[in-house]
Amino acid sequence: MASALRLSNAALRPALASASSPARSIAFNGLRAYSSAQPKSLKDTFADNLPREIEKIKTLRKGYGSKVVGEVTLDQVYGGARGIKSLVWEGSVLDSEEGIRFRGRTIPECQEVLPKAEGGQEPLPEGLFWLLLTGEVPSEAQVRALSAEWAARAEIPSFVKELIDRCPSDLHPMAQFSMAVTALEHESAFAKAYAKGMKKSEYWAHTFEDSMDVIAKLPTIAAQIYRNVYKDGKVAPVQKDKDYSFNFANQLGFSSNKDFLELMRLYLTIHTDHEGGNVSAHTTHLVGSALSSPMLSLAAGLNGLAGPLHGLANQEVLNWLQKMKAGVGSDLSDKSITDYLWSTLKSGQVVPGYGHAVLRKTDPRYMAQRDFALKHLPDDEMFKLVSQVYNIAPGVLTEHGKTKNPFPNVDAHSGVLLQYYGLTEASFYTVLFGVSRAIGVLPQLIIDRAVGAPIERPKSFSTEAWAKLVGATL
Ligand code: CMX
Repeated sequence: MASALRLSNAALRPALASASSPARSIAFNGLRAYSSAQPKSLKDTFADNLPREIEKIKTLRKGYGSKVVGEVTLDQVYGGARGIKSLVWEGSVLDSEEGIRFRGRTIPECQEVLPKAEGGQEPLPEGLFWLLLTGEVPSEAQVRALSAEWAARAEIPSFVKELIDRCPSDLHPMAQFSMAVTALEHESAFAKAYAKGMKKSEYWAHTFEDSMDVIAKLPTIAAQIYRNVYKDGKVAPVQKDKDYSFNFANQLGFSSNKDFLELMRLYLTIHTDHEGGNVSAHTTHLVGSALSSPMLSLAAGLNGLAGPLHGLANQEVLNWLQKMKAGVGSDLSDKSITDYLWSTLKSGQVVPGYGHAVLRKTDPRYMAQRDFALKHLPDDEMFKLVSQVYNIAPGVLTEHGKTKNPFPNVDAHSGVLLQYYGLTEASFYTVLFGVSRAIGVLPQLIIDRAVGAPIERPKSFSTEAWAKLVGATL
């Protein structure tokens, strides 16, 4: 940390200069603002702010480094580290009552201030990436330039496509996704520079380049998996003058519906980041702390996202709703839904899409999707069913008495929106979540490398050793 803290802007420049920025020179057709004057790039914005950010941490630690910030009980140790304050995560903070804020802004505020596609109403995820990394709301021109940069970097190496093509179609899409992201390691600028020998001050610029590359390539990878498993295996080429979500939807085969494009922009924005302690964010950060490349760090996080208690819940929710529909037939009365909820609970399963480790209210990400549904598909049968479950499940879960939060989370709603537009293959849903999550967790990895965050190594004890520590005789 100490050496990183001494960095100045001047020290950062060589790292910037050595890292290529392929999209800088490309023209972005049809867009106004920067044909004559290029807007300040994301990398330059981050580099210019970095000395100030490093100074803040230095001042905080110098003045308050020995301040006690919390107590830890034995229950927390055995209870999944719930509530233990031990991580630094700059992009977002999750309040148990209010929900997520990205750099201090709620989801509705982000919907308001972040740049949109022409004629669109939902924010572009490119803008949220910028906000998470720099703390600043980008201009429209800056976001258009980032769209162009990601489009320019979207092509995947042929061996990665071949790897995906060789997967059996019944290998879960998340396993294929994680494998392909791992294989991108082959392209890692960070790993190559580290092998040659580089200074700590150069870490972040290579991490930035890798993160930009990997985010840019994720839609092509995800679309290849989708088209191989469920369609004809053909993926449309990326259109260099279009935004990230348009290209992703187009590669999946869903670009003809403008509302689906808007859904994609909203979806990819709100699934990005949910502070640092959730499994996918924490894992990416932890693995990254060993200086594994952004590709390997992200792949580790994606493997965590693929668990049913985390991101896979979006797949589980749609399956659960469909099973409910098949089971109760045309009798979708409140009573039959209540009975179905109880049968799920009594069989020892969780109600997917409900509960949360931190939240104690309805997830604002659920509300953002509900608002979208009310606007675009108010009469859809499945949406009505989701709304009915929303009215009933909190009461049942409260009566059941186990979960600390009986309200829905983000995963309770997303599948129903996707199926409305024809993306019905629920086993693919977590891949969409993963594309978005990369946009949320990689900014912190860049920041970690820029501020010289150390390798993580919390202390563990055996049960016997804990007993000794608390004075218990077992
Ligand atoms: N249905 C039934 N039981 C539930 C429940 C639910 N939806 N949510 C929590 N519980 C149970 C827990 O399993 C736990 O039971 P045990 O004491 O028998 O182990 C008890 O209630 C207490 O759990 P908690 O402290 O309220 O919740 P946790 O922090 O342990 O777990 C979560 C949080 C999300 C894993 C849990 O609520 C859950 O399993 N929900 C369903 C799966 C889901 O929707 N996951 C997605 C979360 C969002 C995301 O990451 O994408």
